[in-house]
Amino acid sequence: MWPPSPIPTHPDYPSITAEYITCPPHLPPTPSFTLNYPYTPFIILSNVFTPSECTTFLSLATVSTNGIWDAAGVNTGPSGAQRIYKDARDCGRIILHDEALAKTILDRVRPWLEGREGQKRSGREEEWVGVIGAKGLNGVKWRITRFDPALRFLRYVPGNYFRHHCDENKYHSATGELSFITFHAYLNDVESGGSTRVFAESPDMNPDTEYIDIEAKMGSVMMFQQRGVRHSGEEVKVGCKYSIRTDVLYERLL
Ligand SMILES: O=C(O)CCC(=O)C(=O)O
Repeated sequence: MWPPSPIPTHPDYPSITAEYITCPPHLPPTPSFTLNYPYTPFIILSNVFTPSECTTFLSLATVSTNGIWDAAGVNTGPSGAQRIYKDARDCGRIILHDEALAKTILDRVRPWLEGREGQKRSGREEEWVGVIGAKGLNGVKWRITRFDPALRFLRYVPGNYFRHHCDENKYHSATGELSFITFHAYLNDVESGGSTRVFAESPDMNPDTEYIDIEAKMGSVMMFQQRGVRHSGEEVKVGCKYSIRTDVLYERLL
């Protein structure tokens, strides 16, 4: 059954609930402003991780590097090569390779991902064309395999940001897996700033007015298609922002 109804994760913690951003184009930025992504809801889940889980995840990352955060780069091409461009991105990053943690996280959000894979042309599967783009137009089927175990922990101190961009479909040549969905979890509340800004998709989009801001809230998660969803990490004004970012990987069935 998709979308799932509220799902409890811990007896003493609120159930996970979902919100979806969908889309007529060119609406003014009101609270109900929706984006022009006609097929895929942009999913926002609340209460996915408890405060103590968030703290544990973060300490797994910081212990792995003795507390050292590297400057995060930006992709410079399909090979996955990265460069530091402070104009585009200024924040810290720790990459933690952890298959077990990646599986724990995926299992928590799996109900919102499964049932959305497939191929074009029937019922809800039609939506999938919007997610995977032209590669999906010839009847190809895809199935979730795992989260990319290279978990990218991000740290934004005041003044840090990630300017607007779209995420890439990442190809894993060793396994043939391809990513279609971005996973992003906030590990703390930010005092001021640090929202993820999602821009309307249109050629004449006005980046000053056509967007919505998703506030960084401890334990909440965003999942959205990588193709064509323009977004940014807005500047943190007060406090620090910690998050985990990874890709949902798929294998081709047909
Ligand atoms: O930190 C954010 O809110 C956005 C991060 C982002 O866009 C990314 O990691 O691709």
